[in-house]
Amino acid sequence: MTRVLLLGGTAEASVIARRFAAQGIDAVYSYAGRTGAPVAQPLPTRVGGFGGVEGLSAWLVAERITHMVDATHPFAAGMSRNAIAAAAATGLPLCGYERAAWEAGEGDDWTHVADIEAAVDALPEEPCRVFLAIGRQTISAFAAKPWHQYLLRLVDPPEGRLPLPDAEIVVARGPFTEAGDLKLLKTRRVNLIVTKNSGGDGARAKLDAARALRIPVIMIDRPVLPPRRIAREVADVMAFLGHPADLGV
Ligand code: 3Y8
Ligand code: NAP
Repeated sequence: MTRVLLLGGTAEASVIARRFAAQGIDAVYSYAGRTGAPVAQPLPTRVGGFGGVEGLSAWLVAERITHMVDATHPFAAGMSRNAIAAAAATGLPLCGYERAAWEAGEGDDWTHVADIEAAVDALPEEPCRVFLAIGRQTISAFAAKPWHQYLLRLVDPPEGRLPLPDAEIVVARGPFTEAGDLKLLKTRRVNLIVTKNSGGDGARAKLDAARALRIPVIMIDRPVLPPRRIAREVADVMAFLGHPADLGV
Protein backbone atom coordinates (compact mmCIF):
# COMPACT_ATOMS: atom_id res chain seq x y z
CA MET A 1 0.00 0.00 0.00
CA THR A 2 1.53 3.35 -1.13
CA ARG A 3 2.39 5.78 1.69
CA VAL A 4 4.43 8.86 0.71
CA LEU A 5 6.65 11.29 2.61
CA LEU A 6 6.43 14.62 0.73
CA LEU A 7 9.33 16.90 1.76
CA GLY A 8 7.83 20.33 1.07
CA GLY A 9 8.25 24.02 1.72
CA THR A 10 7.89 25.23 -1.88
CA ALA A 11 5.09 26.33 -4.20
CA GLU A 12 5.59 23.16 -6.26
CA ALA A 13 5.30 20.96 -3.15
CA SER A 14 1.93 22.64 -2.47
CA VAL A 15 0.77 21.72 -5.99
CA ILE A 16 1.87 18.11 -5.51
CA ALA A 17 0.11 18.01 -2.11
CA ARG A 18 -3.16 19.11 -3.75
CA ARG A 19 -2.77 16.37 -6.35
CA PHE A 20 -2.12 13.70 -3.72
CA ALA A 21 -5.15 14.85 -1.72
CA ALA A 22 -7.36 14.91 -4.85
CA GLN A 23 -6.32 11.37 -5.74
CA GLY A 24 -6.63 10.08 -2.18
CA ILE A 25 -2.96 9.14 -1.97
CA ASP A 26 -1.84 8.37 1.59
CA ALA A 27 0.88 10.99 2.18
CA VAL A 28 2.48 13.10 4.92
CA TYR A 29 3.61 16.68 4.13
CA SER A 30 6.79 17.77 5.92
CA TYR A 31 7.93 21.32 6.82
CA ALA A 32 11.26 22.15 8.50
CA GLY A 33 9.54 24.66 10.78
CA ARG A 34 11.52 27.64 9.48
CA THR A 35 8.58 30.04 9.51
CA GLY A 36 6.12 31.00 12.19
CA ALA A 37 2.96 30.01 10.37
CA PRO A 38 3.53 27.93 7.26
CA VAL A 39 0.75 27.67 4.72
CA ALA A 40 -1.75 24.89 5.62
CA GLN A 41 -1.62 21.82 3.40
CA PRO A 42 -4.46 19.42 2.38
CA LEU A 43 -2.47 16.50 3.81
CA PRO A 44 -1.52 15.37 7.31
CA THR A 45 1.48 17.61 8.10
CA ARG A 46 4.55 17.28 10.31
CA VAL A 47 6.84 20.21 11.22
CA GLY A 48 10.53 20.09 12.26
CA GLY A 49 13.75 18.24 11.50
CA PHE A 50 13.98 14.46 11.64
CA GLY A 51 17.38 14.38 13.39
CA GLY A 52 19.73 13.81 10.48
CA VAL A 53 19.91 10.74 8.25
CA GLU A 54 19.46 8.33 11.16
CA GLY A 55 16.41 10.14 12.46
CA LEU A 56 14.88 10.30 8.99
CA SER A 57 15.59 6.60 8.31
CA ALA A 58 14.01 5.56 11.62
CA TRP A 59 10.99 7.80 10.95
CA LEU A 60 10.48 6.29 7.49
CA VAL A 61 10.43 2.75 8.93
CA ALA A 62 8.24 3.66 11.93
CA GLU A 63 5.74 5.47 9.68
CA ARG A 64 5.69 2.60 7.13
CA ILE A 65 6.60 5.00 4.30
CA THR A 66 6.90 3.31 0.87
CA HIS A 67 8.05 6.32 -1.26
CA MET A 68 9.85 9.63 -0.67
CA VAL A 69 9.22 12.71 -2.84
CA ASP A 70 11.71 15.53 -2.21
CA ALA A 71 10.02 18.73 -3.40
CA THR A 72 12.14 21.00 -1.20
CA HIS A 73 13.84 24.13 -2.51
CA PRO A 74 16.99 23.77 -4.69
CA PHE A 75 18.97 25.47 -1.89
CA ALA A 76 17.67 23.02 0.75
CA ALA A 77 20.73 20.91 -0.05
CA GLY A 78 21.12 19.53 3.47
CA MET A 79 17.63 18.03 3.44
CA SER A 80 18.06 16.68 -0.09
CA ARG A 81 21.40 15.05 0.73
CA ASN A 82 19.89 13.46 3.85
CA ALA A 83 16.94 12.14 1.83
CA ILE A 84 19.34 10.53 -0.67
CA ALA A 85 21.32 8.92 2.16
CA ALA A 86 18.19 7.72 3.98
CA ALA A 87 16.81 6.25 0.73
CA ALA A 88 20.04 4.27 0.36
CA ALA A 89 19.98 3.22 4.04
CA THR A 90 16.36 2.02 3.97
CA GLY A 91 16.12 0.90 0.34
CA LEU A 92 13.07 3.16 -0.12
CA PRO A 93 12.53 4.73 -3.57
CA LEU A 94 13.19 8.51 -3.75
CA CYS A 95 12.23 11.02 -6.41
CA GLY A 96 13.47 14.63 -6.39
CA TYR A 97 11.11 17.23 -7.89
CA GLU A 98 13.34 19.82 -9.61
CA ARG A 99 12.18 23.09 -11.15
CA ALA A 100 14.31 24.47 -13.96
CA ALA A 101 16.93 27.07 -13.08
CA TRP A 102 16.28 30.62 -14.30
CA GLU A 103 18.22 31.65 -17.39
CA ALA A 104 19.12 35.21 -18.36
CA GLY A 105 17.21 36.60 -21.34
CA GLU A 106 17.30 39.68 -23.56
CA GLY A 107 17.89 42.78 -21.46
CA ASP A 108 19.09 40.92 -18.35
CA ASP A 109 22.37 41.93 -16.69
CA TRP A 110 23.30 38.93 -14.49
CA THR A 111 26.58 38.01 -12.81
CA HIS A 112 26.65 34.31 -11.85
CA VAL A 113 28.45 33.39 -8.61
CA ALA A 114 28.95 29.99 -6.99
CA ASP A 115 27.68 30.67 -3.46
CA ILE A 116 26.78 33.29 -0.84
CA GLU A 117 30.44 34.15 -0.09
CA ALA A 118 31.12 34.75 -3.79
CA ALA A 119 28.03 36.98 -3.91
CA VAL A 120 29.50 39.12 -1.11
CA ASP A 121 32.81 39.31 -2.99
CA ALA A 122 30.94 40.39 -6.13
CA LEU A 123 29.40 43.43 -4.39
CA PRO A 124 31.07 46.65 -5.62
CA GLU A 125 33.28 48.79 -3.37
CA GLU A 126 31.22 51.93 -3.87
CA PRO A 127 28.01 52.06 -1.77
CA CYS A 128 24.89 50.63 -3.46
CA ARG A 129 21.25 50.12 -2.56
CA VAL A 130 21.18 46.32 -2.57
CA PHE A 131 17.98 44.21 -2.52
CA LEU A 132 19.06 41.04 -0.67
CA ALA A 133 16.28 38.68 -1.80
CA ILE A 134 17.83 35.64 -0.12
CA GLY A 135 15.79 35.42 3.09
CA ARG A 136 17.16 35.42 6.61
CA GLN A 137 19.49 32.48 7.11
CA THR A 138 22.53 33.76 5.22
CA ILE A 139 22.35 37.53 5.84
CA SER A 140 25.31 37.57 8.22
CA ALA A 141 27.77 36.96 5.34
CA PHE A 142 26.99 40.48 4.06
CA ALA A 143 28.22 42.10 7.28
CA ALA A 144 31.63 41.98 5.55
CA LYS A 145 30.44 44.93 3.43
CA PRO A 146 28.44 47.13 5.86
CA TRP A 147 28.70 50.29 3.73
CA HIS A 148 25.85 49.27 1.43
CA GLN A 149 22.21 50.15 2.08
CA TYR A 150 20.44 46.77 2.22
CA LEU A 151 16.78 46.05 1.55
CA LEU A 152 15.77 42.69 3.08
CA ARG A 153 12.59 40.73 2.43
CA LEU A 154 11.81 38.27 5.19
CA VAL A 155 8.94 35.86 5.78
CA ASP A 156 8.75 36.67 9.50
CA PRO A 157 9.85 39.80 11.44
CA PRO A 158 13.47 39.24 12.56
CA GLU A 159 14.20 38.35 16.18
CA GLY A 160 16.92 40.58 17.63
CA ARG A 161 19.27 42.87 15.77
CA LEU A 162 20.43 42.20 12.23
CA PRO A 163 24.19 42.08 11.52
CA LEU A 164 23.84 44.89 8.95
CA PRO A 165 24.03 48.54 10.17
CA ASP A 166 21.98 49.96 7.31
CA ALA A 167 19.12 47.60 6.50
CA GLU A 168 15.44 48.15 5.76
CA ILE A 169 13.15 45.15 6.26
CA VAL A 170 10.03 44.25 4.28
CA VAL A 171 8.07 41.35 5.82
CA ALA A 172 6.30 39.39 3.06
CA ARG A 173 5.68 35.80 2.05
CA GLY A 174 5.62 35.13 -1.69
CA PRO A 175 4.63 34.26 -4.32
CA PHE A 176 5.36 37.82 -5.50
CA THR A 177 4.10 39.81 -8.50
CA GLU A 178 6.02 41.84 -11.08
CA ALA A 179 3.88 44.91 -10.33
CA GLY A 180 4.59 44.57 -6.61
CA ASP A 181 8.31 44.07 -7.14
CA LEU A 182 8.52 46.94 -9.67
CA LYS A 183 7.01 49.21 -7.02
CA LEU A 184 9.36 47.90 -4.33
CA LEU A 185 12.49 48.37 -6.47
CA LYS A 186 11.45 51.83 -7.67
CA THR A 187 10.36 53.25 -4.29
CA ARG A 188 13.54 51.95 -2.60
CA ARG A 189 15.74 53.09 -5.53
CA VAL A 190 17.38 49.65 -5.61
CA ASN A 191 20.37 49.53 -7.96
CA LEU A 192 21.57 45.95 -7.38
CA ILE A 193 19.80 42.65 -6.58
CA VAL A 194 21.26 39.52 -4.97
CA THR A 195 19.20 36.35 -5.42
CA LYS A 196 19.51 32.56 -5.39
CA ASN A 197 18.78 30.72 -8.60
CA SER A 198 15.63 29.23 -7.05
CA GLY A 199 13.74 28.78 -10.30
CA GLY A 200 9.98 28.46 -10.29
CA ASP A 201 7.42 31.24 -10.57
CA GLY A 202 7.06 32.22 -6.91
CA ALA A 203 10.21 34.30 -6.77
CA ARG A 204 10.92 35.32 -10.36
CA ALA A 205 8.91 38.59 -10.23
CA LYS A 206 11.95 40.52 -9.01
CA LEU A 207 13.92 39.36 -12.08
CA ASP A 208 11.21 40.56 -14.47
CA ALA A 209 11.12 43.86 -12.58
CA ALA A 210 14.94 44.08 -12.67
CA ARG A 211 14.91 43.59 -16.44
CA ALA A 212 12.30 46.34 -16.89
CA LEU A 213 14.31 48.71 -14.69
CA ARG A 214 17.69 47.55 -16.07
CA ILE A 215 18.96 46.68 -12.58
CA PRO A 216 21.95 44.29 -12.47
CA VAL A 217 21.52 40.97 -10.65
CA ILE A 218 24.05 38.83 -8.76
CA MET A 219 22.69 35.29 -9.34
CA ILE A 220 23.81 32.61 -6.88
CA ASP A 221 24.02 29.22 -8.59
CA ARG A 222 22.48 26.16 -6.97
CA PRO A 223 24.41 23.65 -4.85
CA VAL A 224 25.15 20.42 -6.72
CA LEU A 225 23.39 17.31 -5.36
CA PRO A 226 24.38 13.64 -5.67
CA PRO A 227 22.53 11.76 -8.43
CA ARG A 228 18.89 10.79 -7.80
CA ARG A 229 15.71 10.10 -9.80
CA ILE A 230 14.29 13.45 -10.98
CA ALA A 231 10.72 14.60 -11.75
CA ARG A 232 10.14 17.82 -13.67
CA GLU A 233 6.36 17.62 -13.85
CA VAL A 234 3.68 16.46 -11.40
CA ALA A 235 2.89 13.71 -13.91
CA ASP A 236 6.45 12.38 -13.41
CA VAL A 237 5.80 12.19 -9.65
CA MET A 238 2.55 10.26 -10.26
CA ALA A 239 4.39 7.88 -12.59
CA PHE A 240 7.06 7.37 -9.90
CA LEU A 241 4.25 6.27 -7.55
CA GLY A 242 2.79 4.02 -10.25
CA HIS A 243 -0.40 6.11 -10.31
CA PRO A 244 -2.28 7.16 -13.46
CA ALA A 245 -1.39 10.77 -14.34
CA ASP A 246 -4.66 11.41 -16.13
CA LEU A 247 -6.42 13.39 -13.38
CA GLY A 248 -5.50 17.03 -14.01
CA VAL A 249 -5.97 19.08 -10.82
C1 3Y8 B 1 9.20 27.39 5.50
C2 3Y8 B 1 6.51 27.92 3.85
C3 3Y8 B 1 3.93 28.02 -1.17
C4 3Y8 B 1 5.43 28.15 -0.94
C5 3Y8 B 1 5.94 29.56 -1.24
C6 3Y8 B 1 9.05 29.03 -3.87
C7 3Y8 B 1 8.16 30.27 -3.65
C8 3Y8 B 1 7.25 31.94 -2.06
C9 3Y8 B 1 10.11 32.81 -2.95
C10 3Y8 B 1 12.22 36.97 -2.41
C11 3Y8 B 1 12.66 35.52 -2.29
C12 3Y8 B 1 13.53 32.86 -0.17
C13 3Y8 B 1 12.71 32.31 1.04
C14 3Y8 B 1 11.32 32.34 -0.82
C15 3Y8 B 1 10.31 32.00 -1.70
C16 3Y8 B 1 8.08 30.66 -2.17
C17 3Y8 B 1 7.48 29.55 -1.29
C18 3Y8 B 1 9.45 30.83 -1.48
C19 3Y8 B 1 12.42 33.30 -1.15
C20 3Y8 B 1 8.11 29.63 2.59
C21 3Y8 B 1 7.82 28.62 3.67
C22 3Y8 B 1 9.00 28.35 4.36
C23 3Y8 B 1 10.02 29.12 3.76
C24 3Y8 B 1 11.44 29.12 4.22
C25 3Y8 B 1 12.19 30.29 3.70
C26 3Y8 B 1 13.69 30.36 4.09
C27 3Y8 B 1 14.17 31.45 3.07
C28 3Y8 B 1 13.35 31.14 1.83
C29 3Y8 B 1 12.27 33.42 1.97
C30 3Y8 B 1 5.50 28.84 4.53
C31 3Y8 B 1 7.32 30.92 2.73
C32 3Y8 B 1 14.44 34.00 0.22
C33 3Y8 B 1 14.34 31.74 -0.83
O1 3Y8 B 1 13.08 33.14 7.99
C34 3Y8 B 1 13.53 32.07 7.53
O2 3Y8 B 1 14.23 31.25 8.20
C35 3Y8 B 1 13.24 31.75 6.09
C36 3Y8 B 1 13.93 30.74 5.53
C37 3Y8 B 1 14.38 29.03 3.93
C38 3Y8 B 1 15.65 31.37 2.71
C39 3Y8 B 1 16.58 31.70 3.82
O3 3Y8 B 1 17.68 31.13 3.80
O4 3Y8 B 1 16.20 32.55 4.68
N1 3Y8 B 1 12.26 30.26 2.27
N2 3Y8 B 1 9.55 29.89 2.76
C40 3Y8 B 1 9.43 26.00 4.94
C41 3Y8 B 1 9.64 24.96 6.05
O5 3Y8 B 1 9.59 25.30 7.24
O6 3Y8 B 1 9.86 23.79 5.66
O7 3Y8 B 1 5.89 29.55 5.49
O8 3Y8 B 1 4.34 28.78 4.11
C42 3Y8 B 1 7.85 28.98 1.25
C43 3Y8 B 1 8.16 29.74 0.03
N3 3Y8 B 1 9.16 30.60 -0.07
O9 3Y8 B 1 3.42 27.00 -0.71
O10 3Y8 B 1 3.33 28.88 -1.83
O11 3Y8 B 1 8.48 27.93 -3.88
O12 3Y8 B 1 10.28 29.21 -4.00
N4 3Y8 B 1 11.51 31.79 0.39
C44 3Y8 B 1 14.83 32.06 -2.25
O13 3Y8 B 1 14.17 31.63 -3.19
O14 3Y8 B 1 15.88 32.73 -2.35
C45 3Y8 B 1 12.00 34.78 -1.11
O15 3Y8 B 1 11.94 37.60 -1.37
O16 3Y8 B 1 12.19 37.46 -3.56
P1 NAP C 1 18.40 22.68 4.68
O1 NAP C 1 19.43 23.68 5.10
O2 NAP C 1 18.60 21.90 3.45
O3 NAP C 1 18.11 21.61 5.84
C1 NAP C 1 18.65 21.75 7.14
C2 NAP C 1 17.87 20.82 8.05
O4 NAP C 1 16.54 21.32 8.19
C3 NAP C 1 17.67 19.41 7.49
O5 NAP C 1 18.80 18.59 7.68
C4 NAP C 1 16.46 18.94 8.28
O6 NAP C 1 16.80 18.71 9.64
C5 NAP C 1 15.61 20.21 8.28
N1 NAP C 1 14.70 20.28 7.13
C6 NAP C 1 14.86 20.97 5.98
N2 NAP C 1 13.76 20.86 5.21
C7 NAP C 1 12.89 20.07 5.89
C8 NAP C 1 11.58 19.58 5.62
N3 NAP C 1 10.92 19.92 4.50
N4 NAP C 1 10.98 18.75 6.55
C9 NAP C 1 11.64 18.43 7.70
N5 NAP C 1 12.87 18.89 8.03
C10 NAP C 1 13.48 19.68 7.12
O7 NAP C 1 16.96 23.39 4.64
P2 NAP C 1 16.61 24.96 4.34
O8 NAP C 1 17.34 25.42 3.13
O9 NAP C 1 16.73 25.69 5.64
O10 NAP C 1 15.07 24.82 3.94
C11 NAP C 1 14.13 24.57 4.97
C12 NAP C 1 12.75 24.53 4.37
O11 NAP C 1 12.47 25.77 3.71
C13 NAP C 1 12.55 23.44 3.34
O12 NAP C 1 11.24 22.94 3.48
C14 NAP C 1 12.69 24.15 2.03
O13 NAP C 1 11.94 23.52 1.00
C15 NAP C 1 12.09 25.51 2.36
N6 NAP C 1 12.63 26.58 1.52
C16 NAP C 1 13.97 26.81 1.55
C17 NAP C 1 14.47 27.84 0.72
C18 NAP C 1 15.94 28.17 0.73
O14 NAP C 1 16.29 29.19 0.15
N7 NAP C 1 16.78 27.37 1.34
C19 NAP C 1 13.58 28.59 -0.08
C20 NAP C 1 12.21 28.30 -0.06
C21 NAP C 1 11.73 27.29 0.76
P3 NAP C 1 17.19 17.23 10.21
O15 NAP C 1 18.59 17.01 9.74
O16 NAP C 1 17.05 17.36 11.70
O17 NAP C 1 16.22 16.26 9.60
